[in-house]
Amino acid sequence: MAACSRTLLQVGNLFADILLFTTTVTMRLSSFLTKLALWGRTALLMGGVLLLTGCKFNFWQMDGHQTTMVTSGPVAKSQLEVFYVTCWVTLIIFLIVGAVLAYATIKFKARNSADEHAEPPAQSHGNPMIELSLIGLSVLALVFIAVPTLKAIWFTYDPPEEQKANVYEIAATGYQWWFKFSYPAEQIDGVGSLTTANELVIPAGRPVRISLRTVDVIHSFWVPKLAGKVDMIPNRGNHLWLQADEPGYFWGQCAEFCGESHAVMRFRVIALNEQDFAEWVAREKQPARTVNAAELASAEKPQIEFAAFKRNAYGFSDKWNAKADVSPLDNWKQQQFPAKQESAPLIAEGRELFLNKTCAGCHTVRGHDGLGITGPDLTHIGSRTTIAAGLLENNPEQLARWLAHPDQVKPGNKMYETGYIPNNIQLSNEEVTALVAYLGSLK
Ligand code: HEC
Ligand SMILES: [Cu+2]
Repeated sequence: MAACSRTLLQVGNLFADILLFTTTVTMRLSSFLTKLALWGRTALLMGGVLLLTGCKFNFWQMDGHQTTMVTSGPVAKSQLEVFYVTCWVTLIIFLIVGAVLAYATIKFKARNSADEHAEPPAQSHGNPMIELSLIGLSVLALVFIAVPTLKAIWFTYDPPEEQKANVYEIAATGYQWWFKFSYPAEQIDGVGSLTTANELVIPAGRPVRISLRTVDVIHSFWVPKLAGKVDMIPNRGNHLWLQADEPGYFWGQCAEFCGESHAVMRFRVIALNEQDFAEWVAREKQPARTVNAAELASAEKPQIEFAAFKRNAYGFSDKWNAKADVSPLDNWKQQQFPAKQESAPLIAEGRELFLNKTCAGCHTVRGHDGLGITGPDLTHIGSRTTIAAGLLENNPEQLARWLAHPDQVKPGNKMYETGYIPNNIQLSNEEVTALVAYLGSLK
């Protein structure tokens, strides 16, 4: 529909341009032709607009996952306010300048051929009063924008003084193309610092201060509904703070071009109420879950049939939205608990493969084998809603797809990449099935 309206408008414009062109060439402004062109153009424009109203304008609602127009915390809100101030001031300037221009165009237009060939009127050389007041007005407009902008810059730089005592600290590190999140030991009693990846869990209603670093190139940390963007720069510590007013599930994105898979370097922020957050920390502190074969009724080894893997096939994790029957946050909560059907032998086989196929050299699974730090920490990978840095939904099909063809899912990613030691790990379907069962059990 949109394409159709656009074509219609283009055709209309073409006609109108031809008509206007002919009129200019002859310089005989046949008022009939000009009027016809004008009316024709207007009619086509209106027709086009009418056609466009038939389209479904989702973008107009501006409530996408990564919109900055619907905010969920004070930092993003203050950033949005600056945007609105700037927008209104420039809109008013546009209206004033546009009105003066329209007035002058209509009032002083040539009405007949005598007007057309008339001498230009006497030129003036400026009016100091008008010029000074215009300068004054421009300065005023800039000051009007600058005051809230500066206030917002101070506000977004650090949490307000009175809230400092309540700040929660987290460290985020950018890697090509995923994010590591560490919770400093001072806030986690017992086990030292906690490390997770790609899903940042925060307490809702509390300011969270995130220190930002990178181990390779420049990345940028951005959670459109909460705060951003601040660059993660090599050899330089940056920080930002954000706060989610209510518990929720938020989309984040690297916002600085960082290589091939920059566009799919995503992450999630999960804000939880006090109790849920405390429970999450308690679970996270536990080493990886070990499935006890004796506890499980089914000792059979089910085989999962995986569909053929297609590049860019459906599976991207964006499908959760407000209209889904399960909200993204509830989806996350469900993901925290072990699946009802688990096969202990398959999981044991997967655990063995994790070591034998050198996965353990790049990934940490606390409590099991694996101390690698090249890739994301997988200690609790089973309880995350996404894999491959927020790209795919974390379910058996997508996990299998990722393990079988990480290079196709995410171009250039550093798992299995040529040049790394395990260069091209080959996994059979059976091995993938076992690894999927193992990873899924790591709650
Ligand atoms: C050469 C190091 C390396 C090896 C070996 C490796 N991985 Fe990875 N893995 C990575 C990196 C790097 C990523 C992050 C890729 C990205 O998202 O850009 C990753 C991502 C993952 C993820 C998604 C994690 C998340 O939070 O999104 C899983 C699951 C995974 N690997 C499992 C495995 C398994 C199973 C093996 C063994 C068959 C394995 N990896 C071998 C480096 C490695
Ligand atoms: Cu990046």
